[in-house]
Formats: sequence, C-alpha cells, structure tokens
Amino acid sequence: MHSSQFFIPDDGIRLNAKLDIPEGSDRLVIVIHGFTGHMEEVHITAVSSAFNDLGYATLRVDMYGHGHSDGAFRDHTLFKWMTNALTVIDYARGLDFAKEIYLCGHSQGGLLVMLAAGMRRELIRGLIPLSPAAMIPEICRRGEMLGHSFDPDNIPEEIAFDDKTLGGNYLRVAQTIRVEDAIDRYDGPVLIVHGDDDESVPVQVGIDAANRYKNGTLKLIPGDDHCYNRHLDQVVGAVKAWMSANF
Ligand code: FER
Repeated sequence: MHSSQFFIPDDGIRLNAKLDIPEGSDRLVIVIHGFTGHMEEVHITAVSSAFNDLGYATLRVDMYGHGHSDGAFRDHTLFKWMTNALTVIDYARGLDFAKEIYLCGHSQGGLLVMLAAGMRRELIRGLIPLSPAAMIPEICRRGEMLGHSFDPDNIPEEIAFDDKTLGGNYLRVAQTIRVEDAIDRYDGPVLIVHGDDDESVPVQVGIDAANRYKNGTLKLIPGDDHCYNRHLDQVVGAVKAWMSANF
C-alpha cells in the first residue's frame, strides 16, 4: 500500500489529508469524521482499513476547525464543511487512478456526505453514512442541540459544552439545511450503519434516512453506541459485506 499525508488547499485554508492506495487500486473512498472528531479516531481508521482491505483507496480528510486542518472549531459551520467536501471531491476527481469515487462519513460527517452526494449525484458511485447525524438541521430549527436549549429565533452568540465553544453561526447555518432534499436527489446505492444504543444520534434517524433513500440499505448493530466502542468488528463486517455485494 502507498500512503501519503499532505494538505489540500481550500480557499486559503489547508485541509489535512491522508491518502492510502492499495497496490493496483482504481477506486477511491473519501472518509470523513464527525463533530469534534478527526481522521485518526479508531472507528474512522478501522472503516478506512476495511475499504483498503477490499482494494479501495481511501482519502481521509480533517474538516474545517477539526484535527490538523486550519480553522477554529468555534467557527466551523456545515456550509464550511460542505465547501470543504466539494473541494475534496474535486481533488479526488484529479487523481488519475480513481475511476470511481465513493463517500463515507461518520455522524456529522455522515450528514455531510449525504448533502455532498446530493450535490454531486452524477459522480458519487456509492454512499456510506455511519450513524448519520441527519437530525442536526431539524433540532437546530427547534432550538435544541447537544443537550442545550436555545431560542431558535434569537440565536445566542455562542453555546458552550464540555471544554468547547460553538459560535451561533453554526446554528444559523444548520437551520437552513434541508436534508430530505439531498436524500431525494441521490439515486445511487446507500448503506447506513447505526448502533441501536446510540446515545448521541437516535437510531430512528438512521432508520428514517435509509427508508427515504431510493436505493437505501440499513444495517443495525445491536447494542452498539455512537462510535462503535462495543462492536466495531460488526461495523467493519457490515461495510465489507455490502461493498462486496454491490460493487
Ligand atoms: C447533536 C448531536 C450529535 C449535535 C451533533 C451531533 C451539533 C453530532 C455528533 C457527531 O458528529 O459525532 O446535538 O449538535
């Protein structure tokens, strides 16, 4: 396998990227982490390695304000992540070996790849959202997030949680996003994997998204949590089985 780490420029900021290419590979999966996450998290590297085992190259990228990419966490928004994703897809299009491009993302990264697949429907061969946080726009419209309540018509300057702070623009942006439109625009094969004991994104969110896709498949992982701390092997197995059966 050939591995390299580099920055992908995106409108003056640098996105930290890692490309792993198995010998002779001609297909590429872009893999995106979640909210507060990064490309070296155990569940991200495990799924990425699963694709590599099947002969797919992977391009893992830290999004704006996360991992070793530029930007402050406080200032990240789904619009910034969406333009990051479009830039990463364009970068992947420029890789001569990559004849097919797939998208995989976890949680907020799962939501992101759902939105990106709707925007680049003609290009994305398959879509693998893992525990996708597809409810973020709706809960932000309702004024709930991360266990906080806020007035959705008078968005606060910032909200604090754990040791982090998130600016109000995150909430303003999220309120505008219509996930259903993105789902309805994508006709390709979709695998959604979701632990049925997810403490962060209700399993019903994954079930509803899988049902709405024209070509959606749902794989529930009994007893597993948001980051697959209990049954990561089953997640890896589900992704491998679905990829092998469909492509
Ligand atoms: C939330 C629940 C889940 C939320 C984000 C998430 C920003 C995403 C989690 C993840 O990406 O792992 O209320 O608000």
